[in-house]
Amino acid sequence: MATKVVTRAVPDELHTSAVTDGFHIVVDALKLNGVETIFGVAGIPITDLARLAQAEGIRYIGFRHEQSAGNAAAIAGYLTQKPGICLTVSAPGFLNGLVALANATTNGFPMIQISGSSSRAIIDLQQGDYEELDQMNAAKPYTKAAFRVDRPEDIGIGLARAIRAAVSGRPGGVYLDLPGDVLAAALDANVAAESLVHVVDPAPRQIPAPESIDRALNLLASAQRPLIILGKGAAYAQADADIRSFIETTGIPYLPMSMAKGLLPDNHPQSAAAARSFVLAQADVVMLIGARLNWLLGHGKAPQWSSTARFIQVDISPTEFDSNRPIAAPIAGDICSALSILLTKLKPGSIRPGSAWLDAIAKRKQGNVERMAAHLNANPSPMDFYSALRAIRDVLAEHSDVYVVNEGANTLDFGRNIIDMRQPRKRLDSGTWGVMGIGMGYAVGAAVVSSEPVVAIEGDSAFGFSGMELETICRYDLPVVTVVFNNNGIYRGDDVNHSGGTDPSPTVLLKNARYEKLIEAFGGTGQYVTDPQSLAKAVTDALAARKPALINCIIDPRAGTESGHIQNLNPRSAITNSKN
Ligand SMILES: Cc1ncc(C[n+]2csc(CCOP(=O)(O)OP(=O)(O)O)c2C)c(N)n1
Ligand SMILES: [Mg+2]
Repeated sequence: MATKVVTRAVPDELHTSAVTDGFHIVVDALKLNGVETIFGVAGIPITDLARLAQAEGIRYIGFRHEQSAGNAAAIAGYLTQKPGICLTVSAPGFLNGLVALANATTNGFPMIQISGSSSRAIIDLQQGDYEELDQMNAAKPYTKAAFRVDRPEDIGIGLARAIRAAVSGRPGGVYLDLPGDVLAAALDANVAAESLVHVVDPAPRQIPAPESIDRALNLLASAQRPLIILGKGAAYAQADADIRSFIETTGIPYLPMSMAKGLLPDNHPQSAAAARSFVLAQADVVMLIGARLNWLLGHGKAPQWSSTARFIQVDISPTEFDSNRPIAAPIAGDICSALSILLTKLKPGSIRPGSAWLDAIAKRKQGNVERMAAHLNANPSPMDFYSALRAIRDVLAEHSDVYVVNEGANTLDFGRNIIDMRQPRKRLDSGTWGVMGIGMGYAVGAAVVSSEPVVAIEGDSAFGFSGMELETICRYDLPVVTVVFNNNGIYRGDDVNHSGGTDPSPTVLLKNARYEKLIEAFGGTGQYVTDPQSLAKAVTDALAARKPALINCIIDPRAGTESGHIQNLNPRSAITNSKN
């Protein structure tokens, strides 16, 4: 691919030979590596880079805050297996994006944050440049890798290193620093063209050792009460057919982690999701596929788990093994390769979960489903989380192609349990960190890369972290339906100020906030709903219109619980005062 020849910003004496500049080299390098979209916020020194990328056919999506641009890039990476690109300005813009980059690393999403930066000479002597910050070193602790390009002829190799670091092995967030003077610098066009690097096979397969597969299959064959846990690494791998085939051939019950929901449809008979705590406590052999034994799985320890359970773990990153519990059968490799070899070596009938185990799970499921149905079928006024989510669940049952973005505390925890997913990688949520603020960024990222509609189910507090991106959604006319679960607060809306003063409690938000009017300001459709029928109709209409919409869904301020389903993680003071 020929590097574009430009004559601007080039001293007269160089006009005799063909020259280009850093801006053009960056865009050429991105295009050469198949980058189709950049998510960012423009400003010094990257405004012309964004303009040029757009002029050259890369789609540029401009945000109102870098964190949302970063979240959009991260989720684009998760959905496409290609690094999502986020473009930020120096110092504060860079730092705003860094939270999303760190979140991408924590979740294993491939993303590259490209940031302009100020003059190295001035930064290094701390002489007070415009937006001065040593960005590369600031990024290092939060990223999988951080690089800086100091010469225009290194842009190609710099981007190549960033791409490889982002997508190979366990994917993650990578930082690429581009100082303003490198962007502006001139370079002979032939030298520039030769400096470009097309990354070949950026995420090479990592084929597991045959003996690790045998060890795992033997352990599974010895199990009475086997269990498979699917993590978002399994969803990312896009090994959907092989994962399903392995589960169905072995007959082993499985649990999907939140973002692995839909890898097999949630109504699959082997899903043990409705008997989660029972299977965790009782399983004797557990096979983790792309799932980590972190806090979301109680670190694999008692009392949630049996202390005698033995573990098989399929993971691309060997340092994940033995992180919390000993792994009896580690399978180090990429999930596609591992599943395909597991299937090849699986002998028919060799693995058979005990029928007592399957019966016990079925019984637990039935009891829990009946208890849940009683809550779901109630129709309290105002609505609670059950009745509102039931209404949305029923609409989404007819739209399995819709992406569901979900954040909040109660809104997240109830949403995960109540909204069934039928297709892989359609549920996008707060993830490993339980972070607030991913909502509108993930919604934009998913809508842009897929052109499919998105329903973002947002706690009212969670929504506030990225709510201004409604303007972005309207500006690009994206089919995003935001449903704000408005209970006037973080967890609940009825807490009191214990000082007796007039300020609201730390967890309380404005009462009767009219969130639907925010989107009307940008030309979108706003709805205010107080009952399940109106909510279902509003979601149905908004999906049919494929236009930006926001539904302000009024929830009883007393309906939620502190911290949703993870109340136990709140620190309790070690000081107990028996008099109180
Ligand atoms: C970046 C970040 N800041 C703060 C928190 C703490 N936090 C957890 S949930 C939550 C909001 C919960 O309220 P809401 O979104 O309204 O959900 P609800 O429980 O009311 O449904 C907050 C602020 C967080 N998880 N992430
Ligand atoms: Mg709330």
